[in-house]
Amino acid sequence: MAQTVTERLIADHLVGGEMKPGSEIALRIDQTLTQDATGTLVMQELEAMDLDRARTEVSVQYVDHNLLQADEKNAEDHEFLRTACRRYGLWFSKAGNGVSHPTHMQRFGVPGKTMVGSDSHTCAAGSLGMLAIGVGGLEAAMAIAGSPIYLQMPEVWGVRLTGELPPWVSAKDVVLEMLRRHGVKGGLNRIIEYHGPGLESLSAMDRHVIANMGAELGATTTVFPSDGAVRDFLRAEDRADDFVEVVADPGAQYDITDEIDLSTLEPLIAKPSSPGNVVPVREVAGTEVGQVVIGSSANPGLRDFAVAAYMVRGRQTNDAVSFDVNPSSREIFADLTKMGATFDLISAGARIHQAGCMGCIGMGQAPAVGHNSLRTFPRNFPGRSGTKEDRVWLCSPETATAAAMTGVITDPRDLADKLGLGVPELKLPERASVNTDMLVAPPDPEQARQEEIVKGPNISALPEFPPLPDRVEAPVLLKVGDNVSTDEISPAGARALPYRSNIPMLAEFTFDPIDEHYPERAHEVADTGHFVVGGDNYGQGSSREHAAITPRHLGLKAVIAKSFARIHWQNLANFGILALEFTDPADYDRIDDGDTLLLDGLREGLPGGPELTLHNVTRSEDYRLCHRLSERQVEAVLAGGRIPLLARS
Ligand code: MIC
Repeated sequence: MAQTVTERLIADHLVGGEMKPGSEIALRIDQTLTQDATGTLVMQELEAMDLDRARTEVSVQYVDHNLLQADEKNAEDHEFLRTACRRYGLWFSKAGNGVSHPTHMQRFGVPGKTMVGSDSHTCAAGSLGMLAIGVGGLEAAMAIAGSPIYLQMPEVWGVRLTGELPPWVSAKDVVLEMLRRHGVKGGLNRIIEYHGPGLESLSAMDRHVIANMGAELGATTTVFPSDGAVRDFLRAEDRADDFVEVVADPGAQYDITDEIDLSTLEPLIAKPSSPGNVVPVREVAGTEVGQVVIGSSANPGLRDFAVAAYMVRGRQTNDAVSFDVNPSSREIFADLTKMGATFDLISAGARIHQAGCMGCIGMGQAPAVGHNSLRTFPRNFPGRSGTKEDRVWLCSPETATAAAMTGVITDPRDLADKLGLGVPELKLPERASVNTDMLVAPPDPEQARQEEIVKGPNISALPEFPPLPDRVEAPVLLKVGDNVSTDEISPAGARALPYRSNIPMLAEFTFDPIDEHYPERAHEVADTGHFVVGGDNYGQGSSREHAAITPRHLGLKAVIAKSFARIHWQNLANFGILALEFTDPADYDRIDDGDTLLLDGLREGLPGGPELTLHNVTRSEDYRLCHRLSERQVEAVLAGGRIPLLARS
């Protein structure tokens, strides 16, 4: 049967299950990617598994998220990661070498391979014809240890691209168009596969931009074919030998189909505070702007910075705007510098930062309250920037730079009239400034066994959770609405992120952007534990398993929601929290904050089938709930999570 690229990648790595949408499949994993903010737990999980050496073809640990080093914690985490990489046989990408996703694409990504990463934007590697999936840290640790990953076989959503992007419209506008059409839940249980003649004009890095923000659509991942554009990219990176063609068979059929004529697109922008709030830039033109930031894994390519440099060459940015540039990798920074683009940016007033994620997760660059910040980032969830009442917008580098110069949101197509600025003509180098010196290879196995892992005092032990009780009678401590992100459950940012390796400390920030008294109230009911009630798409966004571990540490027993985002749902199961869905979503309205709920007979009920009854003690009512847990997951939840289960075996 004719196969899509997705089906070919899955079939080549299938080690269990059937490729029928909805059924559980197991996939062999070739590569893993971890980053510092999630990686410290991954390393502790490898320790708990007593792993001798990574069993993947390539596993790379990046340091890109937490680079502020406001005190010793950050540096100590990096040293822990460096030494753990030496012990377990992982590559280590030093702080300053770059954001994991573009750096991985430049140095390690190989068409046709599978990868999981403890970062939701791992899907960006789909730009090279890889099947790359963002997962929680424990899944990544299991993959490093050689286990397959388990997931529900998604539907394949074929998006046919035709035409060519008009001037001033770029790859970011393509994925913003997808978000405009389908919203932040549009990709749930789907893999997006782009195909069609429109691909010809999109470089591998343009495809990275589109694949990266497939995470914002809630998709399992995004896949592009590996074709001439990938060949050119790998050649420019001195890796021509890694090229493998991976294309769909003629006549391959998609489960769902969609089409975008690139030539009809216009500059788009996501308004505060969701990547799904997309409107044409023209609709909001004239809005005052206080900050513009260019960078992140969502617009990481050389052209994304070069276009900004071209636009500001010989001009000054607006007095009221802070224009920040976060190069995405050291290699790209080097190329920008050789091209003279860094000079153009600095001369125009840009603040150039080190290569890393920086303000994308609120590590610095927090905007002023009430001031609009335009960013080329992937996410603008409330408070993620580090400012509680922030106003963050997401757009292309062209739209962002236009605002940096005019001080107001400006459709870049109007710059000819406003500033006499012509359409950018970029001359990019054919060969990248390849420099692998900040990538530290693992020592040989003999040497690795002698390595000592260095752990600073901020690295707490992995928490130990007891088995799930048979009966939970406890209050609802928090009721939230739709699309609550993991940024709201366990915030990142300069205050909280330094505690990613210290669960008791990090727990005190749980739900801080929504209700800063949640930890206090959770401590008060520590004896019974508690419930959280959620709307649709609960836990969208990042892969951080901390958003399961910290509420669990505070006594969370179950989340009852209308529906869950994929990665968070899996993280809840991994750490022994019940993720239950209302059979009738209208029952959501029947539960109030403070109600006492009862789940009884769990130890027999859970393995017995997907249905459970929830009793509302306060109102004397029953509701039907269902869980979507596999047998393996039920076993883990009953044991208190996958770590106690692993310890037992
Ligand atoms: C994000 O973009 O939300 C993050 C920060 O990269 C997260 C990972 C984390 O929370 O450490 C992600 O995408 O998974």
